[in-house]
Amino acid sequence: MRLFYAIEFDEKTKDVLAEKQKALREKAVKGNFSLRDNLHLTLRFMGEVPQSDLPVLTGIQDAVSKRHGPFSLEFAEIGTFERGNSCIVWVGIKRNSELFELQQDLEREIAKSGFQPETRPYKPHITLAREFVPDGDLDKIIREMGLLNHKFDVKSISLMESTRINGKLTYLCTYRTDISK
Ligand code: 2AM
Repeated sequence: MRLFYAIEFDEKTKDVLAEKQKALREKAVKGNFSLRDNLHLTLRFMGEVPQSDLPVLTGIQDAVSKRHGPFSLEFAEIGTFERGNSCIVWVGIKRNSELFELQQDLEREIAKSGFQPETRPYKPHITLAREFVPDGDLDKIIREMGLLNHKFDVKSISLMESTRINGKLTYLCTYRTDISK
């Protein structure tokens, strides 16, 4: 199973992101846009994991969830990662100590359970599009898209499975827990 821990979004938050995606689509020569239902914020990518590890992963999630309470997040800037002739377009998250502590706690528990630790720093982002080729100047397009003034509440975390259903990339929630401290 290809798994990752994530924060899922409410419908309003998906609407705000999908609206920006629409504006971006109009400025694209080409782009692979994330499906609305797949929009999420990754906390930790696990990669390919045998199904037999599921109880350990849900146990980690149970333990971590009990140590954190609900908090709010705010979108920050729109940014890009260059990938050769195209780029990834993402929305950032304003610095938030509660998110950071939750992510660090999860990382610690994962490493303690014998999984390969993540060595790269955590960069919270929501991918809007991959293989994006701008129709014009990329910096100008991103600038003109403006900011996303939106705040949303985080009340739970989810273990997600990345799979294909009838050829369509789909993220299925395998296990959801309230952050309930
Ligand atoms: P991305 O949007 O930056 O690609 C499901 O694929 C989620 O896991 C996505 O949020 C994706 O981040 C992330 N992901 C996929 N492969 C990854 C990797 N090798 N390292 C870290 N995160 C990854």
